[in-house]
Amino acid sequence: MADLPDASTCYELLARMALIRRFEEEAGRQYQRAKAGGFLHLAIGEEATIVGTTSVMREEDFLIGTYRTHGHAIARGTEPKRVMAELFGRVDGTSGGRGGSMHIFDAEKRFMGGYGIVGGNLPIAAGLALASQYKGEDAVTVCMFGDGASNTGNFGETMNLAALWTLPVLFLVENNLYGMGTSIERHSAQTDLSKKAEGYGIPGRRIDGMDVIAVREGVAEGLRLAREEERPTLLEAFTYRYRGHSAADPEVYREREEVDEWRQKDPIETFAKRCVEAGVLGEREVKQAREAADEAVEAAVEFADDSPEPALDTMYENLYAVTDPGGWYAVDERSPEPHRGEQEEQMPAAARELAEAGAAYAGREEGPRPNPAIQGDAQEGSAHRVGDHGEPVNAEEGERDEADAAKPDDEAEADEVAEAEDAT
Ligand SMILES: Cc1ncc(C[n+]2csc(CCOP(=O)(O)OP(=O)(O)O)c2C)c(N)n1
Ligand SMILES: [Mg+2]
Repeated sequence: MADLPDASTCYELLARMALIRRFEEEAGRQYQRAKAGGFLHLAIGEEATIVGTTSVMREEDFLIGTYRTHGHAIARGTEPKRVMAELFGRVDGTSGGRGGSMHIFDAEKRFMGGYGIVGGNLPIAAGLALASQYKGEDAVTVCMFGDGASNTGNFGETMNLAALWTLPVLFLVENNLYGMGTSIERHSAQTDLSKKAEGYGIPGRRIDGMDVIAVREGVAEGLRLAREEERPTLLEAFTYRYRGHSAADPEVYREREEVDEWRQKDPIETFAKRCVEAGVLGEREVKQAREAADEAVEAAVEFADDSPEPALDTMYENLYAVTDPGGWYAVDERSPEPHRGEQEEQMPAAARELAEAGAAYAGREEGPRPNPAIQGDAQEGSAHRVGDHGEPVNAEEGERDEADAAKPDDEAEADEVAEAEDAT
């Protein structure tokens, strides 16, 4: 077992883990009270994996996670009150109350989210690492994701590019043995996840995700390899969530005994005990860490409660919407109504016409379907017409154009009959 660091580091690790635990418990309670809406995924039991990782990251490093990331943001330094306000959907939340539990984001702390799409953060991590490499910066991106996410196509694509481009990235799979209600034996052909990127040239290593010191060591080495040797690695941290997958999980897929067994390895209890037994921390300090967590979370709830909900007339801020019938509209801050915005103005006119024509004519049963490429002309009554296949034809002269010339004769003839009928 690795040695304990100095007393103040141990206290900080313990206090951070205790804070996340308390925060998550309270988030669960507030969800039951319907103060927090949407979905809620708690990371109770996974604190050592989270805190062990962030404790050896530098300020300039990036962290990106999944939808179970309240703790990750807090570990990175985001104030708990801002995370709680986000859960409550209030303006002082990390995403102005628009993201909710699954979309915590704090660019200032280089916590880059918060993603609801399983495995969706993997290619973004590669992008962040590529940006650092391109700019010649020292930052490493740490990408944390679940065992279930290791089955996605994104996993393979990202590993390939990370290895090919020697990106400064560290992948850390939080193996809590389940993807929703499916155990790892049932969802992954390779259950040793540390081996899953070997074929791409990314070495892996397994670590005890319930031991904050073991996580620190594994991550520190992974960061060093990424930063100094441009070598991405994959760490598999064994951890466990004591609560269900989300707030609404009947947990029929696992036995109570299994949960109890993992509770014996509680990352906070075991670390506190170890610190006390080693004489690095006293019982008084352990108590102090817990009380500080209680206070911070109580203040966070109060702050979130006092924070206003976003004003109704800001409802369409930061949104893009596809409206009916056809057309892409950006919604901006000038008024709550949807109207054409900057994005669309920048689109090449031809692409816009194609998109709008496609949407506006979809489902129209009668008449020939106009070729969007010449739609403008057809509407203005020009001689251009379109055939059954959307190909341009010249009805006045009855000429076959190039598209027709490529067709077998009988098909082209049938088209010509149709054109003649249309022309009347
Ligand atoms: C692309 C995609 N597929 C399916 C889902 C539904 N889904 C949400 S969480 C989850 C399980 C993911 O498990 P894992 O990666 O192990 O993360 P954990 O929840 O254990 O932290 C699934 C399948 C989703 N959100 N995104
Ligand atoms: Mg999992």
